[in-house]
Amino acid sequence: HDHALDVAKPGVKYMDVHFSVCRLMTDRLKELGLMKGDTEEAVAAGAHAMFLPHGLGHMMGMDVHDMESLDQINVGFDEETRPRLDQFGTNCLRMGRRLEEGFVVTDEPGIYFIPALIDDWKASGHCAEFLNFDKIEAYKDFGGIRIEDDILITKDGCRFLGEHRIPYHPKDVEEFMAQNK
Ligand SMILES: [Mn+2]
Repeated sequence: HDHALDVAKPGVKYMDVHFSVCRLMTDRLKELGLMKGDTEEAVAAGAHAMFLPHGLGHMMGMDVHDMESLDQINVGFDEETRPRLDQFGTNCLRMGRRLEEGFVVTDEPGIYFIPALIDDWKASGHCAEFLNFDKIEAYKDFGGIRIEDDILITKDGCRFLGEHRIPYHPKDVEEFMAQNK
């Protein structure tokens, strides 16, 4: 979330914000021992999609979310930024075009541990060079987390929409839990 707010600004493709977040996530998952190998190569291969099988966000407004059946370039993409529909994860990216001042987009990275997907990729060896399946196994009962923020693209950056952010840094979550027993 913090990284997306740092990177999103007019002129930047939201697809690039998405992949920048994917690389950061891959780095952190490597620190936890769940992923391995070269970060750029892992993201190019789509290995991160084991955990984040969807896009970073989508435009906000009426009729902007599920545009797959109406041709995706009508809202979240244009001729310059057609999504790669052949790669798992990237086929669920709903917004990739260059950001413009006044755009309102969601910022909703997630991390999930999906038992069926873990079993499937483990059995087929898909992206095995980037995934530590033995460690991932231990997270099978974890479920997943996704928080959706909404951001406004401003003249030279972006800002979070709303007065209060949901706590998501560990310290803030623990503080919140302690105050709301
Ligand atoms: Mn959403």
